[in-house]
Amino acid sequence: MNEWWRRAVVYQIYPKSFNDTEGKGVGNIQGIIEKLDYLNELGVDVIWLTPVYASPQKDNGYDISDYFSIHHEYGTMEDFDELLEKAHSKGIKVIMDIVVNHTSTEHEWFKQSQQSKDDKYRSYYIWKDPIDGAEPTNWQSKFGGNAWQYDEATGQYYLHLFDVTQADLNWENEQVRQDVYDMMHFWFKKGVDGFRLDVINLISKNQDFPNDDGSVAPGDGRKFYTDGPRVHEFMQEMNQEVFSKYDAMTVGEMSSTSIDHCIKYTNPERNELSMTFNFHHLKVDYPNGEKWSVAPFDFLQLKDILSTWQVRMHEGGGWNALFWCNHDQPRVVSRYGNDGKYHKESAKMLATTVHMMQGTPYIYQGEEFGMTNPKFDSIDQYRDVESLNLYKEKREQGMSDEEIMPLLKAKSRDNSRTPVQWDDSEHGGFTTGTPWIPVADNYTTINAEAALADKDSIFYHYKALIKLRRELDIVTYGDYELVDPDNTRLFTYTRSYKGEKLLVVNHFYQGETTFELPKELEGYEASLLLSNYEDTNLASSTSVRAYESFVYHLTQ
Ligand code: TEU
Repeated sequence: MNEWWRRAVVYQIYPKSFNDTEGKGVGNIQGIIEKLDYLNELGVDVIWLTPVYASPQKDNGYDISDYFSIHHEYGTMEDFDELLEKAHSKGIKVIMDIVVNHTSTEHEWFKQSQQSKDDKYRSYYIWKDPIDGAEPTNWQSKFGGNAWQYDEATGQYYLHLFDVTQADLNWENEQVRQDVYDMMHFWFKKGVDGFRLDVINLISKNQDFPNDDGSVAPGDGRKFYTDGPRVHEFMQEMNQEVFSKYDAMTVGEMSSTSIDHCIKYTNPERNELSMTFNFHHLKVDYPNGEKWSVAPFDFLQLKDILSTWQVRMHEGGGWNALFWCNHDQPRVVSRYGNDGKYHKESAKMLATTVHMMQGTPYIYQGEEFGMTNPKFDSIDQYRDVESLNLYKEKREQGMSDEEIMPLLKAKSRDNSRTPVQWDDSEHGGFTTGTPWIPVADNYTTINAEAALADKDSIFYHYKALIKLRRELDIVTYGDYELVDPDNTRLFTYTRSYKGEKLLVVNHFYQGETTFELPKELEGYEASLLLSNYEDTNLASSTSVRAYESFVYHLTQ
């Protein structure tokens, strides 16, 4: 259990929206370098860069056209090397985002593959004959429409689980795997410290390519490629060929996965990955599984999901990535917190809730000072391919703007992709040009500069949480137990390690409620480690205020 990444805190950077030093309206690598001292002040150990490779940017870099070069808007390979060196000199590690379920259709492999059915690269992708003159299966793309695209010239379809310009690689082909491993070595040899592996649990498809019977949703298809037949074999091969040769951290992004699979992916005895992201706790506001909806979140379900993953991953020797936010999710303070009157209290409470759990926490740019959803009113303000497809689809189905906009406002991936609000100058100090996507209006009050100037800010709360993790073994190693599972307002849990305990109480609502200290926690010496109110106290019966959150260290 000594791997460095178990004690680390990771900061996610979405370069396009992070910081622009050139006035182009798009973030760049020099912009990241400029903010390394800021990240050091926060105290994070690792930065994760979402894809910075050459890309036509149909999906903001998750459509890679060349794994060996840097996207021109972000800078050059020299800039990247400089970032790596400067980050390392400040004690910050760097992990890259690797997208190998698919490539851009602009990638040389795909262009070759499209030439003819006999081309050497044909079998790099998943090409199939039409069935009865139509798509080979009824599987739906995650960005809308059928997941197969017809190619007139060669009379076959290729599979794209995401955008039509993101063609799925054929992992059955050994040469594909070898090329991917070689590419990973290239980046490790440069000195990167690990990878975040995009939708890595989708790489092994059921080779029968069956139609989906629609039992979950029409044309769902997920059961034929999620945690597929050979995925663990591929992960073990990748580990043996690549990861085992470096002191690397690897985090697999797992779409619609299960705990059993995540234990397999991350139990060190199996030699696959360090840890996994799963998204079940971010679907508790999807009534009947429908993301495109406006609904309150199910609090009891949220507690149950997070707690079940805590306990079962621990028992199975697995390791969780802990997070509320990323570039695909709405901002958590607008979603499970309160981005109005209790902005500060609720943002801190949410941070405490996940940072005191077992696993490796991730902070998504801007989360550390409480960035909110931008509440865009017009479709012109959106850029995300998924959101734009959804809009088009719903319009075609006859829905009005008035009906569609609330869905995007609540759930669009662009909610988290607006530029980082550095200060209260125009465009939040992100750029001197015109930002590629508008900055949220509240940049004049919610920004990094204001947070740094206020000792009571959300920023310093995150900083304190990071420090606690560093100082106390119990945060990394302690057993987790949910307290009072049926409580409809409080998310309370304990961590236990070598006779000590942490008591973590989080109030997810406005108004007041009472926290009753469980009998088994009486008789401990309690010292307050962290709170989001100045005068928190603990008694056998404690009145807890709006979004109040506190952490006590209990010793006997
Ligand atoms: O996301 C994969 C994924 O399954 C999602 O979170 C996705 O955004 C969601 O299903 C859409 O409803 C990863 C990346 O994080 C995302 O940005 C990419 O668009 C996607 O893979 C394709 O590479």
